[in-house]
Amino acid sequence: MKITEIAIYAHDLPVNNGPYRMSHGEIFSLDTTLVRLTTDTGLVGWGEACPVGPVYEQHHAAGNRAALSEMAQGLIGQDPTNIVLLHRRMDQLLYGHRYAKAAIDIAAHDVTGKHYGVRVAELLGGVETERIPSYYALAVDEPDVVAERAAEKAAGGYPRLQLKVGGRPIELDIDTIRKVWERVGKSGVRLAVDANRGLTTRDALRLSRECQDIPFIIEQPCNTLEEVRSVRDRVNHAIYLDELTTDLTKAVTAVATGGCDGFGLKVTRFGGLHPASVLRDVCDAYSTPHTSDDSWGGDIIAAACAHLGATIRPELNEGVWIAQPYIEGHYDPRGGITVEGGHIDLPQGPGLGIEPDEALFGEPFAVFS
Ligand code: 0XW
Ligand code: MG
Repeated sequence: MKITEIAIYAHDLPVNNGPYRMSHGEIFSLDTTLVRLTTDTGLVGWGEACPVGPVYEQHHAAGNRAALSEMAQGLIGQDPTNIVLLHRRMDQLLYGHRYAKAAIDIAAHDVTGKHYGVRVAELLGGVETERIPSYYALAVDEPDVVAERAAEKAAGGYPRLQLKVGGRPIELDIDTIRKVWERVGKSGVRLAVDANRGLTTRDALRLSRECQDIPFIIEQPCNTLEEVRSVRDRVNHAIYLDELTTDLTKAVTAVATGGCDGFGLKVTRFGGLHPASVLRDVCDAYSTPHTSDDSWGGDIIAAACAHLGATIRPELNEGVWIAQPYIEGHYDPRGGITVEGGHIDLPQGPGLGIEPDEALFGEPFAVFS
């Protein structure tokens, strides 16, 4: 099978009841990038990468499309089923820019699955569960508001909640954690506290020490690996990494050298499902828990995260986060990916198992053939 055409689309995803607030700012709408790979068999595959604004990671929407445009012509004629060779080809065409490569990688997995008549989760090693646990991210807000929402989400079946903190006085974050715990502590829901790089080491230490009695993991507390390392042995809570593991080598080093206790694993940051599945296997070897998610996006990225999430060793699976609860509508009006009762049902069809309605995306940003 050979790639005969690559079409790149830009699409807006407004945030429902926005803004969505993290330590570094507010988000009202996201600019996602979609890729459609057409092959000489007539089969097509879809990919997507959607940075959650320009300051969450070293990614931004216009950069995504520029990087894809840089590579696309050189990918015509490549076989999308040879995923390792496809990655090598992308690396010959452009250094870095893994999130753009991820959109191609996801589309290649989609079309390969359709070609062989199997689901992407089967290509990635096999389905552990058809009903994948999800988690809900509670945006930064007033402590009582967050606690109320946490109670609602725990009652709705989420096995895990992530509380966003940072970007405001640490007392407010500590108050939020304590109020959430009062409301959901007895429910059995697991908690993660994610600062998205927003805490000083001083505040990370204080947050952990003043909440010693509450079990949660702290995700990406500070802005550099050195700061995280400096607080790691002085806090009372396990530390997960997320944004700072900007590539596979950094992530593998962190796991293998005991630099973290787990990951907020983002599929596009590592370059797509193939490298993310390598990290899944390294985490498996070191019994390191992790999520399978991305920063934002519609049904395509949600399906990709769900397929990887379905393959994770259950006791290490911290859940699949998708943006669907925060956005209106679906690319696939019939088979869109949704969270029900805090879980996601794995799509049944071959490939990603979704059929995006192309009419939603309008004219392509660029087409290469
Ligand atoms: C909760 N997420 C997966 C979605 C947001 O965009 C950020 C992210 C995280 O864990 O940092
Ligand atoms: Mg995170």
